[in-house]
Amino acid sequence: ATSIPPLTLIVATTAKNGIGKNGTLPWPMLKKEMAYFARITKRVPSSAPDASLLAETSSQLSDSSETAATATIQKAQNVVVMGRKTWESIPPKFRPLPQRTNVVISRSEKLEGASEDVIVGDSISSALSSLVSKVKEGQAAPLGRVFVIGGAAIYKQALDMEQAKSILLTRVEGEWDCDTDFPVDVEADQAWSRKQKSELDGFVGEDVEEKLDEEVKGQKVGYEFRLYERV
Ligand code: FOL
Repeated sequence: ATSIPPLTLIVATTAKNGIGKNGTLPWPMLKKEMAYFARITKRVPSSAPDASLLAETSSQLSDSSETAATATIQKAQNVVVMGRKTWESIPPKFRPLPQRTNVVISRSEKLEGASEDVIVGDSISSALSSLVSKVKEGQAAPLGRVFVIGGAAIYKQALDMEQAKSILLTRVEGEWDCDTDFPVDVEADQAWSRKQKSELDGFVGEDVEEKLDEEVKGQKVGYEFRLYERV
């Protein structure tokens, strides 16, 4: 039995799969795109198929809270899994990302700006298994969805796991200079198929405005919200 829950990758890429430049995003801050990222990674699904996962972790929690002397955490939260460089790329005032359980993959225990509620592990599977232990002890919030938020090395680790079933991908238009690429071309790779808007809406729990544009630094930048699933 794999105790690793389904993983959803969330990423914004150019048409050529660029995701980063010099430790940051290739494009200037797209406010509504970043707001989508924050909203979707915070929203805990209330319906199937995730409900069973939630029910399971909640009952485990109430079992242990009957005997525990200390207060336990009851409300489910989604998890954001990221690499150490992505952690460092998040502005200190926004990290740990609020209302989500932050998991950072790093070989070093020391992490700049990390508090005790940030879970550090040396691989996705070991970090998630230590998170599951903490949930059972009432020392971490029950699991909602698990999002992998990058960067390239961590996306690659996740894509090599069968639990990586969905990719929420924002396709950003224009030619942006990049030094880091998303490790799979979802349009070329037959293992991934793009889903319809209705499935995207159902997955994220809102009516998604698929195509948007924002004016940044005097230029219009268009982008499109997409969902891909493993075939
Ligand atoms: N996925 C998508 N769709 N867009 C992204 O920009 C993105 N970025 C990352 C991973 N997946 C993504 C990694 N980089 C923040 C900063 C960088 C970052 C991820 C998140 C961040 O500060 N987020 C805050 C919102 C800040 C704001 O509203 O300005 C958060 O609360 O999520």
